Amino acid sequence: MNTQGSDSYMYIVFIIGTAGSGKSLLTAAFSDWLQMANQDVITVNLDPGVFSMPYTPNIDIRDYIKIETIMKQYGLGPNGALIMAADLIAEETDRLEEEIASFKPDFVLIDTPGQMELFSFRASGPYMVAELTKEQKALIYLFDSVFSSNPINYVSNLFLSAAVYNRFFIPQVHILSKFDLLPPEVTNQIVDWSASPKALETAIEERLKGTKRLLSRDMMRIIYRLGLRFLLIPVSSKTNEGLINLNTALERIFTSGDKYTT
Ligand SMILES: Nc1nc2c(ncn2[C@@H]2O[C@H](COP(=O)(O)OP(=O)(O)O)[C@@H](O)[C@H]2O)c(=O)[nH]1
Ligand SMILES: [Mg+2]
Repeated sequence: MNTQGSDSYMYIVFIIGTAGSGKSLLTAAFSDWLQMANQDVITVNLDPGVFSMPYTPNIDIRDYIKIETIMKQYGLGPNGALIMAADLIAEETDRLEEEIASFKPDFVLIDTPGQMELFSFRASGPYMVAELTKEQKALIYLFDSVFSSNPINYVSNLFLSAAVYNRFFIPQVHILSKFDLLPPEVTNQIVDWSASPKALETAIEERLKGTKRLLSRDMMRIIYRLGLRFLLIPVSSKTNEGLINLNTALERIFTSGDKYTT
């Protein structure tokens, strides 16, 4: 139980991953799940370019920033407008903070732009993550399971998640998204890689050749030498499997293991 009383805390969770890794569907599924656990949760869409989404956000950046207007006003195509829109997000930080506060939520799930580099590797995303309220924050990074099922892609994703950590410096939970699409033995294997550098190194030795093998092995060793760990939690936003484990991991970050759900 949270001992501070129900309205004296707020947890902010940013959801980040490569395009199509399942950020928006996770926002939908996890907010439903948290609601069932009696959490006062709100969702925020920070993707100015999204057309249709699997949930109705409580707060929507598209109400402030319109891609069509930017295209017309600055004579940009859709890609240029998306980049500009991502940069403009930073200027909306105060407004978003006020809007979030008006809901007095316990839990805020923030769905970020489809293309993760627009949020993670430009200035506006880290600015917003640092400046948006002084409440506790964490980040969920999604490893797309279909993409991550061979060692070379898995190692690339390790590097991306390390780069994301290096940008935001807030506690990070790693999930293997869409694991319902993989046979159970493949899921177990990827989770093994995430838990044991030895298992990953064996897979690299067995399944990669030549330069790819050498490069992947050196890359993974660098990650481990840095002391970064990326234990993956398999989650499916289609079946809701794994959401309870995701919740436990966040609880551990926010309350050092105490339950915030009732
Ligand atoms: N089978 C399955 N499909 C998923 C899951 N999560 C997302 N998807 C699908 O993957 C596609 C991209 O998901 P989306 O949430 O839009 O990704 P985003 O670009 O990261 O926001 C959509 O077609 C989703 O329906 C999942 O857990 N299981
Ligand atoms: Mg999305």
